[in-house]
Amino acid sequence: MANESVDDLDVLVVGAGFSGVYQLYRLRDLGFTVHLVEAGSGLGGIWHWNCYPGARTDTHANIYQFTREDLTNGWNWSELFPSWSEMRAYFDYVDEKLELSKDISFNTRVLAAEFDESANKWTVSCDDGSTIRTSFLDINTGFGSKPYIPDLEGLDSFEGRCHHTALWPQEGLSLAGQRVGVIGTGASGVQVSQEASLDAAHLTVFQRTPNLALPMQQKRLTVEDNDAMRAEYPEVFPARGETFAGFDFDFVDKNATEVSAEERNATYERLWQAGGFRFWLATFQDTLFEDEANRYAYDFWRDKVRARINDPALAEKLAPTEPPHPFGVKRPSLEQWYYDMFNNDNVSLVDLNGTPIERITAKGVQTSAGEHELDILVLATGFDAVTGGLTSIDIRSTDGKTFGEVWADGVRTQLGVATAGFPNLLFGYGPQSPCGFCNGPTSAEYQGELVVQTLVHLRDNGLARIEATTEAEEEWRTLIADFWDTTLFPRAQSWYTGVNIPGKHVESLNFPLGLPTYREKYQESADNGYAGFVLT
Ligand code: NA7
Repeated sequence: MANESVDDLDVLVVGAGFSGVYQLYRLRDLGFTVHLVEAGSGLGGIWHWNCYPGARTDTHANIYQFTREDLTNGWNWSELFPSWSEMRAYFDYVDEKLELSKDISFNTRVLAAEFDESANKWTVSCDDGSTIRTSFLDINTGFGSKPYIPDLEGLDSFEGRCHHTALWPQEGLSLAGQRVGVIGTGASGVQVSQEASLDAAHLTVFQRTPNLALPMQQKRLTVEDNDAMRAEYPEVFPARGETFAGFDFDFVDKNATEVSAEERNATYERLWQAGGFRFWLATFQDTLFEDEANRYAYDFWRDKVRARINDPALAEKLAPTEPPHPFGVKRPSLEQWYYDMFNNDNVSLVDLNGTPIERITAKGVQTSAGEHELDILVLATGFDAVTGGLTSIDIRSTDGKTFGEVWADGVRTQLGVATAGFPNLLFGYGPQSPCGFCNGPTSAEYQGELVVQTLVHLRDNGLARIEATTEAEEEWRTLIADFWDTTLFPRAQSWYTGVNIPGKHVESLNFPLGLPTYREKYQESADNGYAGFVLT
């Protein structure tokens, strides 16, 4: 469709990650005229862009996929936590099975959109010069489509290779034999550092905040393992919709403060050995609410990690005696040999709190303690998360304002899918939805289906327009803010609140009450004729 102007779409989907792909095939199956526009050259969303060495999922493969039987029957995972390249191969498989590409314009970025009130249609402009007219705009740009590069003095003067993890060269870039510096210790920083430690001449990790990372307990999977997983899908898949974060496990109905020390430690040990996010999301229900409970979890984590680090001074930097923030309120990563690698001669840690970066030089990174010479500088510095995908497109409200302008003093949405002033625009895996607090593929299907049913309702009732009301937005915002304040989350500096981006309004960007409550609230609105929206 590149360079053509298309006039008669029911729905234009933006973004070919899990959410966008779900919208495309569901809406197509339901008879909508639908097309998808994707900035990357392939499917996969986050897995297209994040192809840095070591990039892999933090969710186990069983539930990190579409649940359609025709897809699960023909696909075997090779690892419990698949790599970016396996995720890409998976998306190619999905593409082939569902014949998606014929309805997708790749290498096409949406630049702007304007709503024509007389026709109730959006006119969407893309960077290849094409324009698309569509009744509904269905944006699925995800939480991590706008990489954040900090304003480091001298960054342009660096003479080696410098890449943000989410803008990694598609042709690949080997770290072997190189002097590698990694700024950032979030999930991306942990993963790329682990990989660099294996064969880089030297790896320097620049840490501002230690990551309270959890053991992945990665496993190779055989065909028999896959068959055993498949046998459990009929139970596992529906269970995801009933758990806080869309996983196949959930918080236990007990408080850490009310059980004996023996029971508490035995539970922690079991969760630790089982691996993945269990120590975070299948633990005592008071962990993310009560200081005392949280401290038990932190201390267990700290002692486990410190036992793996030989140098006590280094151990104190990586797993401090006193928590840098409560456990689990800044997203923990999963790790495999992250802590052990610091025992190797080719790996060093720079604590940026003690010795901050002064500038980037032609040769490397200058901190207050000296210059670190590098061949490759990796910026694992995160994203303008959750809202960045929407605010970076010049979408105009009926008053001529962008999302950035409308949300300058805080995000406003009804049910995390629509904002007043932007009629016929729905977004998936976006602000004030479970998003960053929910497994992506789970949200793609559960939230995605609610969006699909909204569009079906409009079609079946001959309705041409849907728009959120400002009253409903205020209610949604208050619900989120009031709950947020009962948790320990506000006590961390993290992309969960936007505080990682200078000038961004600080608030809960996600819906923090969990997927089941989200689904209930959405259904309640639907059952009441889409209360909180004006339909005409
Ligand atoms: P994150 O989790 O936002 O991590 C970004 C990291 O970059 C974090 O450690 C930051 O330190 C660090 N950072 C950012 N700016 C700077 C500057 N100016 N100087 C030093 N360090 C800096 O992004 P990821 O890509 O790792 O992960 C994002 C999500 O993707 C992840 O949660 C998963 O859901 C997948 P800080 O912690 O703020 O001190």
